[in-house]
Amino acid sequence: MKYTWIDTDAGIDDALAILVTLKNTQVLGISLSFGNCPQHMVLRNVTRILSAFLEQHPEYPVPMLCLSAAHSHSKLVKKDCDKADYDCWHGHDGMGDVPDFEASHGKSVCEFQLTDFASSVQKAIDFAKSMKQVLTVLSIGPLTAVKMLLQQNIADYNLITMSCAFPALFPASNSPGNMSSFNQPNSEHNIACDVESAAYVFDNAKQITVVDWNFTLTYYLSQPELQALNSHSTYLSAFHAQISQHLTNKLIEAGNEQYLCCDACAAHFHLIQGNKPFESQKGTVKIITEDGENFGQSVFTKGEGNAEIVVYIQGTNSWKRS
Ligand SMILES: [Ca+2]
Repeated sequence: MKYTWIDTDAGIDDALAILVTLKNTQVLGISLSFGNCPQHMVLRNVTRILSAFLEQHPEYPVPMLCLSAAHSHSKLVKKDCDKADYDCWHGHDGMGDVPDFEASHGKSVCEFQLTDFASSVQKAIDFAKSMKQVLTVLSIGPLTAVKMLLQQNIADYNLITMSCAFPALFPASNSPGNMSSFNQPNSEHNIACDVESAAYVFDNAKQITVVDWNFTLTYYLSQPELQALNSHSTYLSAFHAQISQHLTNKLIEAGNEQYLCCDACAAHFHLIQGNKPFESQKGTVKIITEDGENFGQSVFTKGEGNAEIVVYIQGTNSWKRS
């Protein structure tokens, strides 16, 4: 059994990441960060995701839920993180704008008691340890929350982040980032939301595995595969079909036939880590924090270091290499 903590700014792709991680590991806690949308929306979104999952899996131990980073810790943030970023794929509510889904299916949304972030993560670390396992912290939003943990010397976990863009490692996709509409052409979203915290994490984490933006461009679901995923005759499948429709539409509008999974690629890596072959490059990552054309750029240097960049994982039926 793998034990997981998820820090998220959900986000439609976060929803898929959370659902596959819930299904395949024991998620001990989920913490809620600003990012794709403001934190109060993330709380609402994750509450709905968790409620839909528990509706179908009532036996699942209820994960701890807490607030992590409410806002960026950086002096310079070019994206307005206080509002949902409609153009960046997730809709006005950050999860596809289907607020009435539960009511229309005669279901309610659970209420979860929020717990303290740092002490809850420590509790999860200790629990995993008592089961002779190491907790994985899956960071699928800005790295602010991870910085908060590191600053309190809470560091005893396997850390996986979906962030950064390393075009040089991925000639097939070769994308410098996904923030050009915010005048940061060489940055990836989760870095751009808080460049200083990202820099701190890459400088101070004992170990950090990166599933970068380019990797997520090369592993995707085709539209038929997404439809197959959404076509199970279950409430959860119907829920995912509804919330993922907005992202599907936005991707098609932008000329993508594939359903880009982004955060779910990091979740997928977490599931296969230790079970299936993968390839990575080890080294160090520096984040450019000075304003200018390269603001928020992630720079990888191969060699000794705390960072491991995933460049290939063995494909499965649903996940393939382009
Ligand atoms: Ca996310």
